[in-house]
Amino acid sequence: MPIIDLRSDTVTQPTANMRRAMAEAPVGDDVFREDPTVNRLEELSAERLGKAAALFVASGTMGNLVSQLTHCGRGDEIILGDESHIFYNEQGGSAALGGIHHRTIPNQPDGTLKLNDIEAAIRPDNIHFPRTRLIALENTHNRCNGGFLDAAYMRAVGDIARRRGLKIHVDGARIFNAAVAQGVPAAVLAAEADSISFCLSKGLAAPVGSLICGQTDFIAEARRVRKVIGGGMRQAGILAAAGIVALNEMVDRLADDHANARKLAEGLAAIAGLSIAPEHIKSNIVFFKITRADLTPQELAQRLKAEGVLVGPKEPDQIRAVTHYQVSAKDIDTALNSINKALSR
Ligand code: TLP
Repeated sequence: MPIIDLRSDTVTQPTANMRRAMAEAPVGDDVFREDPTVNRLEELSAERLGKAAALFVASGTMGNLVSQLTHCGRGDEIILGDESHIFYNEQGGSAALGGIHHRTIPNQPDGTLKLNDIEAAIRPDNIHFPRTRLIALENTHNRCNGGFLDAAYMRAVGDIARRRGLKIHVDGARIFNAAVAQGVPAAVLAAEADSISFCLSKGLAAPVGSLICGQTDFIAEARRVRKVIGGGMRQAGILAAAGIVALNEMVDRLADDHANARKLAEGLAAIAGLSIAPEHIKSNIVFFKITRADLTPQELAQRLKAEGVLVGPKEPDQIRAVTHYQVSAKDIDTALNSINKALSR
């Protein structure tokens, strides 16, 4: 039975061009900065994000952790959304390893933070308080329906940060989804960020890796932090080669994933027992609710699994479905049929 895997865009397999590039990549010791393929990926990434430098790291979590540890010292505070991946899904790594304090404020349904909430959360100089150092944003926003932040919003947050002497980090795991969805270069969305991390191994389909982009001195410091947490890799050009293909060949096609997500959302809206507002689906992430009291997300996911459709059940009443390179428009029709069938029992 063919499997339609909507659990995440992290499940994407490397393309034939990636495998070829990996096999042929010239490599060297990247801790000595002698891997030409890693160096090329870092240059290309910096250029795409409009920054002076970039650093290849193992994962999105490592990109966010290294960025937080580079911006902040022990006892410093980061303002971030209560639905953000950094707060929700990264084990509180910056607290565990760096003694950094997270100050959460509510994420709005579109993934933004209210500007007033950001302002109000910034600590005055007071011996009792931690020092606010960083504002962390997420673009696109995973837990907020894949919603995106636009350049005008970024400028408004940038104004606050400059006025109050703070830095901005963007968890841009899916920044190219945000860019394609808005028809703007990723660099425009990154312009206000002191650091931005993005993932190669989600919608861009590379097997491993993320990049942190920023100013040259920030990236030099981040390189030290990456090393101390054991993230210095050696002949990593094997991995970086796939990342170069990802940036050159896999960005524009993200529009197909967005169209498929919208198609899925519109189909789900017509199914009794489910609730979703398709107009809120802005990129490749689709959250929908089960409105039937007799069915949990886990039970629905089990029924769909039996039909070859994999989705991500989320407590208490939600399911997440993510479109990607390996899900076609026809697969969306098949998945909708399976969901209809599973709900008709
Ligand atoms: N997200 C994963 C899970 O962890 C939830 C997924 O399936 O979506 N930032 C954002 C916005 C992310 O969505 C993720 C991964 C990360 C960072 C972490 O990336 P990795 O998994 O490479 O450490």
